[in-house]
Amino acid sequence: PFVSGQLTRLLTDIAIAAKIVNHQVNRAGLAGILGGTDRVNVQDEQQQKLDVFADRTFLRMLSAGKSVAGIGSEEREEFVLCGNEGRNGKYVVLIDPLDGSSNIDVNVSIGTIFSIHRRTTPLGEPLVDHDFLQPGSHQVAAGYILYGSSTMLVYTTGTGVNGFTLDPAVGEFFLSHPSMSFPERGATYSINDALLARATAPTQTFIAGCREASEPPFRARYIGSLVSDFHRNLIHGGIYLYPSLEGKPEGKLRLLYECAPLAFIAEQAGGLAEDDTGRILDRVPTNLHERVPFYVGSRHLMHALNAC
Ligand code: AHM
Ligand code: MG
Repeated sequence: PFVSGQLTRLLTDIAIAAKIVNHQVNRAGLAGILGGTDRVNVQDEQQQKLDVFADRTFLRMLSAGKSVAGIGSEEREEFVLCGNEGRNGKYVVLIDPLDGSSNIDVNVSIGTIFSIHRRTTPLGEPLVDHDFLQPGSHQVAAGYILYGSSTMLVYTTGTGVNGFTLDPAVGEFFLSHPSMSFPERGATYSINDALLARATAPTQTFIAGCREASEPPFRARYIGSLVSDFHRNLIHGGIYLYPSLEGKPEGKLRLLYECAPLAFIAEQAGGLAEDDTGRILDRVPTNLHERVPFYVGSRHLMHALNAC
């Protein structure tokens, strides 16, 4: 009932921005844009030059179109209102323009994660915080771009998950992974092992169980790039954990532009995504940069974690 072509246009703009960022990521070592800037973002993390480039590229592309009213980015402290105080566009976008920053300088896969909501205030009125702070279950679309050995765009609009691979010769994304879903079985777990001693008891018990299991034997895989770790687990079957930690009960990952969009994709692909108390998609955010513990992956592994 809402179809007007604006969402299609918005997704096309994201794909174009992704191609521009992909071009820079691929030649980063040559273009003198590796390394950090002298700025820190709102999380007190040093911004990388490519972080800043990706942030500007997505923001310019999204605000130039007519469909986006406002944008929340990991790299910006406040929400950004598009033309006329956000009165015009139908959609709000939350984005992590370049996730896995610590992997940029070492030529390891990184990604972009995005989440799209319909605005809650009527068209023609200025945007307010509430337009941005919606639970993940209200998402209209969500996706990620993986700048890996090939570049992929994976997204859902709530009717399954499809993956598209960029053909660099043609400069276009082609449908390569239709109807993606977690395989029935899968035995990969992904966690930053160095944090395990500070994790809660269920996480420790679950990981101990994975290590002891022999049928099937588990593999530990952790790239430290959320998009890559999630994507591998989606294809092979597996579970990713960034748990609540002693002294840091909220974990590390951000609800609005990291966990909620991946949770939407995970559920659409037959998996589950939770924090310590329940479904990620049910959480009502209170601020743009809110953090949550994050457990996501194959259904049978999520059930096993919940039984610990
Ligand atoms: P970033 O947004 O600063 O790049 O941080 C998010 C990244 C994720 O991609 C990754 O899963 C996680 O941080 C790794 O954190 P850690 O180094 O603590 O294991
Ligand atoms: Mg991030």
